[in-house]
Amino acid sequence: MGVVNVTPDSFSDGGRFEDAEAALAHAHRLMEEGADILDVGGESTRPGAAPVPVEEELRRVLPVVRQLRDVPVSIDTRRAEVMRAALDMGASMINDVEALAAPGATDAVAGSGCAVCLMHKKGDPATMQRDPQYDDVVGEVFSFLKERMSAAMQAGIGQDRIVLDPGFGFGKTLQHNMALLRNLEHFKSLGAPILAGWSRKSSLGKITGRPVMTDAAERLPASLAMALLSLLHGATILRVHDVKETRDVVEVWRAYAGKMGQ
Ligand code: HH2
Repeated sequence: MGVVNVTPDSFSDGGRFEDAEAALAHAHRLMEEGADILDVGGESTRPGAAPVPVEEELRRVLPVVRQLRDVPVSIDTRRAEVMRAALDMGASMINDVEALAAPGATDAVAGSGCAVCLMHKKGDPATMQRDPQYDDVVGEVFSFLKERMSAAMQAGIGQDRIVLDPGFGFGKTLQHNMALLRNLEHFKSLGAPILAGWSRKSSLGKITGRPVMTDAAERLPASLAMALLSLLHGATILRVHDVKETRDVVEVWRAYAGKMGQ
């Protein structure tokens, strides 16, 4: 899953693809590099990010979604209005960092045939990285995803349309993120594919001893290492900024796992 951020303030590529033309050019490049899904977002959810008015989010994402063809388009949003408008325009997946908590979000998804990614997040982007606490991070995230999945299914969203994501970096310390990664396989028992989003995240800067990112490429090696670890721990979808490089990781993993040619 290649990331297309149509935002001025995303943490690693904010402002680079802010207008529709630049975002489309980037999307086409990611497709050529081998993305199977494009995830288009019009609101940053990085720690400290301020919410964007819904009209502005629509203005950013719809011209991009409208023009993307020949690739499944996911829309990274928490708002029902944006979900509906993007689905009407041909999007085939909703990626919701709030796991359909917003008013009308479940109905917007249930009323269409789209896929949906339900992600765990603790707190709001504005404050979520201020000392997040868990007694048992794996148990808590597991129960949350189980509950949101069953709510979605009760609303008529078939299990085969659901993807789950523990939400690396969303109200979690490095230790929390690592515990979730080590236990990723456990989440598969919920009966849905797992999406992992480690690409360029700040935990990687903590691990490598360079917490401040001066250049996105600086976090690429660590992101690729996390892509491989995520695959080895059972992830099916990798949400990444660097598609070309991650493709190579996927091929290495396929060769290792005996899945070549699949
Ligand atoms: N991470 C980000 C955004 N959306 N969605 C899912 N399902 N999982 C993730 O880990 C995830 C996500 C944050 O990355 P990015 O889009 O690059 O940054 P920003 O939120 O600043 O636009």
